[in-house]
Parts: sequence; structure tokens; C-alpha cells
Amino acid sequence: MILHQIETASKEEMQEVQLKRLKKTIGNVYENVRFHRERFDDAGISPDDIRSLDDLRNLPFMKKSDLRAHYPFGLFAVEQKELVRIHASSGTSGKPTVVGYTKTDIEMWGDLVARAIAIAGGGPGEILHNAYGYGLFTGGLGLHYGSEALGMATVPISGGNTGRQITLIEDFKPTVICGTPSYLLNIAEQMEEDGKDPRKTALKYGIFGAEPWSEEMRRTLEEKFDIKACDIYGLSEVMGPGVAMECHEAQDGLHIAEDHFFVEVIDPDILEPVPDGQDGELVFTSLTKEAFPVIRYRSGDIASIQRGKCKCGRTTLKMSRVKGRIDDMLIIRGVNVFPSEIEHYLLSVDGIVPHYQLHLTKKGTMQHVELQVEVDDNFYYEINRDMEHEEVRDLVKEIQRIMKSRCLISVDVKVHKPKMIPRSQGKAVRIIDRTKETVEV
Ligand code: DLL
Repeated sequence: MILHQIETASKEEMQEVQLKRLKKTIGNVYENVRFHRERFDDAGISPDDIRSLDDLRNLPFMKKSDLRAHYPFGLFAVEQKELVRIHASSGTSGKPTVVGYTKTDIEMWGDLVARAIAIAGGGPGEILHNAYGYGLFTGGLGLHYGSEALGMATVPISGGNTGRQITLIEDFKPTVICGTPSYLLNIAEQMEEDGKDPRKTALKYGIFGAEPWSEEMRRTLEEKFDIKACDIYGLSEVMGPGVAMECHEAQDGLHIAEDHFFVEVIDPDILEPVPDGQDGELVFTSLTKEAFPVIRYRSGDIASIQRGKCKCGRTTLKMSRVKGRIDDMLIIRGVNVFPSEIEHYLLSVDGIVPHYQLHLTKKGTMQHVELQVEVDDNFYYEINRDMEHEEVRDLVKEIQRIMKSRCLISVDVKVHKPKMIPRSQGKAVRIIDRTKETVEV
């Protein structure tokens, strides 16, 4: 269901809307945010110099460190009394990044998430089971307001308490479910353990994101639940979920809400644009946000973009799956690899479940990676629960061979018995980094 005419607009029509909104945003930040005003002045640019979308390229980039440096409210463009919501994300180091919303921002976000849910197959009158965490994280409340705006009965269960999730999925009969892909896998496994068939629920569509996941993981979730699973992307600094959403018709890239977010893709080393179709860092400029506008915000996320009309009828720019964050990219003996690429190949190995962790250590100056995986129940019973079994050694060799030939990396592999890798209730922890604890060799 296409909710808004702008989703099928021509390129010219879209650019006209974008430019008008960009000029307004630039004027707003120059007037109201000292940080932006000083940087514009330093670069010798006044808001009137922004006459085309290309002129945006003359402005400096913003980074997460700018948010931390102005913690908590230093980059807000409205007075505190205009705010109706504050979210924050913890991050791995230092202060959290804080974002704020006016009443208009919240309405706009709700409309955009409603659009996203409709893109994924949801519709008014149905029930949506929302297993994203409620709280400072934008996932829960973001999907919640969008679902209500679309006219869906929203079950605000949040993450965790998997037994209760299963009961409500069975009893309320939602047709749409939202959560991180790793948590949904956790729910499916729990159902199977309880002797229930996840394919027998009323679910038709899954809206999964907030963490990188692979095509293989999509196939696993679709197969387990008998649903169509689509990728939802967003980041709190830019708004939250709903910045881009994959359509259930094509399942081939995520439609960016271009009328609200202008996207650039740059080479993170030289900070120049990369051609369409080539991976680079996504950079966002918000076009309509009031409380916390962002100008050329470097997301740290690696993806590519493609143009053209989609099978679903939309004409908006599409982004690929996010491969991962620049900070999560592993450099193993000179080879760059993202955990999602490892997942992609790992899941082609029979007998392995889609839960895995990468344990990083340093031996001398060398980064050392151990890939920890887990066998499925069938495999475990076939080897008579003997983890010393020859087949486990063969499995290790097979995984090492695939990692070497596909990802070009040499890794140690540790195979666990079932249920040993910690399960997530939100964003999965894939990397355990112990490189700070140097082991001398
Ligand atoms: O994760 C917002 C969100 C909630 C998106 C629910 C989708 C669904 P943050 O906590 O600020 O916000 O984390 C943002 O998560 O920069 C990406 O690195 C990663 N991320 C989000 N969606 C995806 C996705 C939310 N679909 C950070 N694929 C982003 C891969 C994703 N990574």
C-alpha cells in the first residue's frame, strides 16, 4: 500500500521538495544552533549560498563526536520548552548521544514509520506485535507511534520475556511482527523447544532491523515463521527507525524517505562521493526535523544506493542492506571484513545455527579472531552429544575453508553444543573485543 503520493514522484518533483526543505533547514540551524553557525562562518558560507542540492557538498560533515561534545542539548535548534520527547543511545564509549523531538517531529516520525509499515505489507485494521525495546532506544516507541498512525492495533510488548511473547502471538493473532532479527530467531527457537510450530501463527510480515543481518538470516526467518521478512533501517541521530524500509514486493533494497532525509554516499577515507551501486558511508541531512536537525551527518554505516522505479511502484532512492558499521569492520591480516559477510557464508554450512560471535584478541601486534559457532540439535544428536567427535573436527575445517575461500580470512573456529552462544533480546552482540588486553608472545 502506497501511503503518500511523494513515494512515486519524479526525480525533478522530489528534488524540488528537497531543495525547498533544505533551504529552510539550513536557515533554521544557522539562526538557532551556534555550532552550525560557527562552522558555516568558518567555511565562509552563508545560508543564501545554498541554492542547489549540490551546494550542500560545500558544508562540513557532522559526526557522533560532535553530539558527544555538545552533550546533552547543545545541538538542539529549539528551546527546551518546545521538546516533547528525548531519546538517547548508550554507545560503547563516553557519554550517550542525545536526540530531541518537538510535537511536529513526533508526528512526522509517526507518519514516516506508518509509511514504512505499509511498505513492508502492514495495513489498518490489523494487529502489530512490537518486540522492539521500549525506552531510550528509538525502536519500541518509533514503531509504536507509526503502527498507531497507520491504524493498527499495536501490542507494546517490548523485548524480553519470550514465553509471554509467544502466548500473545498465539492468542492475539498479529499479522505483523517487529523486532531485531536475532531476537526473532530466539523467539522461533523457543517456540520449537516448546513443541510449537512458528509457521502456524497468523503472522504474515516481519519488520526486522536495528542490526546488520544477511540474506541467509532472512531466508531462515521466513522459513521458520512462514512470513515475508523486510529490512527496516534508521538511527536515532537522524530520527530512529523509518529512515528507510524495504518493500515486501521486491525485497531488494530499502526505500529511503527522501522527502525527509537527503542521503549522500561517500568514501570514508577521502570523504568524496562514490558512484551509485558502490559501497560507501551513508551521510544524512534532515530536511524537516525541527528540534535536532542534522547536516551531513556521517552515520558510520556502509551501504550503496540505487535509483530507478521499483517493482512496488515507488520511485524513491533505494539503499542496499547495511553491511555494518565502519567501527565494526575487522581488519584481519590486511583483509577487511564485516561480521555480516561472515554470517552470510557461515549460514551456508549445514548443522550450524545462525547465532555466532567473533572474539578478538591481540597476540603481539597481530589481531587474532576466533569465530564461535553453535551446532543445531540434529547435528548434536547425530554425533551422540560428543563434542570431540570427528564430525565436529570436520565441521571446523569446513568453516575455516569457507572463511578462507569466501572472506579471504584465516580464523580459529570454536564449535559449541546447542544453546551456548548468548541469545539476544535486542541488538545481538556479535563482536567481543579483547584486543586492549594484549597477550605477549
Ligand atoms: O537502531 C533505530 C532502529 C530501530 C532501526 C528499530 C530499525 C529498527 P540506534 O540505536 O541509534 O537506532 O542504532 C543505529 O543501528 O547506525 C546501524 O549501524 C544499525 N542499524 C539500524 N538499522 C539497521 C539495519 C536504531 N536495518 C544503528 N541493518 C545504525 C543494519 C542497522 N544495521
